[in-house]
Amino acid sequence: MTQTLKFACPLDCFDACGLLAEVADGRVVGLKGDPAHPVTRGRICVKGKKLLERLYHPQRLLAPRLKDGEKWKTIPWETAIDIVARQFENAIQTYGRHAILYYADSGYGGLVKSVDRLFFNRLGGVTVPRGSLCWAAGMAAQRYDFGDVRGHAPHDLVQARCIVIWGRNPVATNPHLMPFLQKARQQGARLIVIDPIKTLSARQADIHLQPRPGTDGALALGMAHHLVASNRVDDAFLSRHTHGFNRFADSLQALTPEAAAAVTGLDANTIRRTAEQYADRIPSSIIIGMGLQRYTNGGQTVRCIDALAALTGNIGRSGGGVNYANRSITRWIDRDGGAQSDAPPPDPRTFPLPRMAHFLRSAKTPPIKVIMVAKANPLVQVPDSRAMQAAFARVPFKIVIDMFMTDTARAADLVLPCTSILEEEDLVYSSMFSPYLNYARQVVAPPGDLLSEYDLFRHLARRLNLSGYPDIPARHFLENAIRPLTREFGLTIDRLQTAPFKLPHDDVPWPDGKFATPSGRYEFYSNKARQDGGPPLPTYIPPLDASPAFTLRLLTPHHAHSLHSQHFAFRDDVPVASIHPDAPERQGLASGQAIQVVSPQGQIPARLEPDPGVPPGILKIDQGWWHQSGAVNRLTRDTLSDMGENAAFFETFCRIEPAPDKQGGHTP
Ligand SMILES: Nc1nc2c(c(=O)[nH]1)N[C@H]1C(S)=C(S)[C@@H](COP(=O)(O)OP(=O)(O)OC[C@H]3O[C@@H](n4cnc5c(=O)[nH]c(N)nc54)[C@H](O)[C@@H]3O)O[C@H]1N2
Ligand SMILES: Nc1nc2c(c(=O)[nH]1)N[C@H]1C(S)=C(S)[C@@H](COP(=O)(O)OP(=O)(O)OC[C@H]3O[C@@H](n4cnc5c(=O)[nH]c(N)nc54)[C@H](O)[C@@H]3O)O[C@H]1N2
Ligand SMILES: [Mo]
Repeated sequence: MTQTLKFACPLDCFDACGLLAEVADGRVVGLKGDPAHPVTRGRICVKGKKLLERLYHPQRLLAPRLKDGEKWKTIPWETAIDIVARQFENAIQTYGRHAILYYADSGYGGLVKSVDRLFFNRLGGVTVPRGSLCWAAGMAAQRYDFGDVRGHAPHDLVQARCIVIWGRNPVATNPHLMPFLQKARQQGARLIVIDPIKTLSARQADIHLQPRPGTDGALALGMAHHLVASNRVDDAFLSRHTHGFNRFADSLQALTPEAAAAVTGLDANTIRRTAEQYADRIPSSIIIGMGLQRYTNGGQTVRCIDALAALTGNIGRSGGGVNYANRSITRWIDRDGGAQSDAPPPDPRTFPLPRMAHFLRSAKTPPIKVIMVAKANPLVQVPDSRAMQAAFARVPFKIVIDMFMTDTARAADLVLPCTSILEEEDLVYSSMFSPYLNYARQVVAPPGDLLSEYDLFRHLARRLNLSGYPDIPARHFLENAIRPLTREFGLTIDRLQTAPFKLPHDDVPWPDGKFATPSGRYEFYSNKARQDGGPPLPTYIPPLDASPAFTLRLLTPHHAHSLHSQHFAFRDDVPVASIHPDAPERQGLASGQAIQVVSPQGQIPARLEPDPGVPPGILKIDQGWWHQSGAVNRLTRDTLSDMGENAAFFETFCRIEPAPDKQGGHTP
């Protein structure tokens, strides 16, 4: 008999889906989207489906492994826990807590595995990264402008009459946005997509603008210039709810649509027309992706775009907004399960994440002696992976918790396996788009004596006598985590089992025109930005330039069928490098030809794919392939964005060459 059980997708994605598992004879036999989930609506994407493949993958790690010379030996859990505890104790005794580096990223979004943070905080704070590989430039920008980052509820988008998707590729990265877009369009909304590449999302647009990469700030300011010049601004909103409009308007003088056209490569009339569509079809909604902030000017770009919404009064109004992420929902969840509030504040040492290799090489007081990595594959995902691999190798002891022997796990000394979302009860939500808290029940038992991460940290805490660490069952921890919701709304886990819970937030953020900024207004002019050393007004700052030896800008966006590196496991096909058919750099290289992509940081093999949707001057390779195939971050540089210490991945330049002959081979 087949049973259908509710669980949730733990992948780091906008959509945060509710899923159903079909179970027969104690084995999961199928996965589908939950038709009752208000955002998922019965649809499952390719990477969600692959949760099943990963669950029963023959190469899944099932027991702890310790490196023994060139080989791995399987060890019992007790031994593994003992090794970790001793490594921590020794490092702390000799060098202090900061000699331990804890690195966790977005591999798993469930609450039950967020105890890692609590564990290291209870240890007093170790060395942890700050900034982000992902979204930090845009977050910092919106905090200057609005004071916080808040998004409209997905269903509110349907009210928009014009929708601008700016640097996001939802067909690939946010597929459950698409039905809302389609509904809006059926009701007459115009869809504008702004992306240098003709993506699958751009193909659906009424208007597709392809600015030169990193020039969107100039485009937005050129549009703003036209809106001010043609008096398409919302005077009431400007005078009541904004700060610094006059200074902003003055700063736009030189950035005419013609000037913006020269910078972006677009036509001045197209810039004017786009601005008019946006301003005349109120309410208009802007949806910003992470793609356009992976630049040295990424934060400014987002500030320039936000300004368009403020100018036209498209804020605090249904169908409007500048949607980037949604932090207003997260305040309801206590990720520490109530355990942190009464503890002394931790004292971590931090370093900018994108510059991790540099930090590992240079940290002296104290140097890093032990690294623990969980929910992440930094040797593939952090920029400049060759430098990362070398710096990682020099650290005396590395521990990785993962389901698979990733490139990072392979470089470690001790690898600990972990459960799949299907093997543990958990609660999952995402702060990027969908405001729902989902329940994930334990669908099947973990194989063998596989220890959950929750229990691993509990054992470690006992072993290290961590005072105040919650020595309680996982279910109890989850109950504590939602206690604020229980108090306010009577939410219980039992209730969550029946339906996802919409985390309380305004479906239309900033409804009263009161903002979380120091002035309480939308800030065109931000003193805080000035105090942080940046321009107070949204400003266009050009991105980095190509050089004669490396003429192609390398864009490395997200693959439709994999979440980062998670679904490239054990593939040996080389990455696909897309280039314009007539690009001079193609130099007679044939379609499908084996090539080598070279940057100042390194080189990788690839297969050439001519694509008229990629403008000349750009090479596009999706990120995620592992090192055995050709990990694209061997090419990227560890440059930071202007705000938030985000990775400016897209400020990398490269060239292409025919692949070296077989004898010569690829240098590693
Ligand atoms: N299938 C899948 N879905 C995912 C993920 C995944 O790996 N795979 N990852 C998840 C995560 S963690 C994230 S952060 C999101 C990211 O999702 P998105 O926000 O969609 O991010 P990217 O893929 O980085 O870039 C999106 C688009 O930005 C464009 N772009 C690049 N440079 C510029 C520019 O200068 N201007 C403009 N206007 N556009 C530019 C790229 O061409 C690309 O099409 O997706 C989430 N969803
Ligand atoms: N060039 C380039 N690089 C990029 C990007 C880009 O656009 N271009 N995008 C960046 C972005 S937006 C992000 S968010 C980062 C993502 O960077 P990462 O989060 O490091 O990427 P993943 O490949 O998803 O690695 C997650 C790992 O967690 C493991 N995992 C899955 N479930 C569990 C679990 O329950 N417990 C534990 N311990 N492990 C688990 C998976 O097997 C996988 O190996 O990458 C960044 N890197
Ligand atoms: Mo991300």
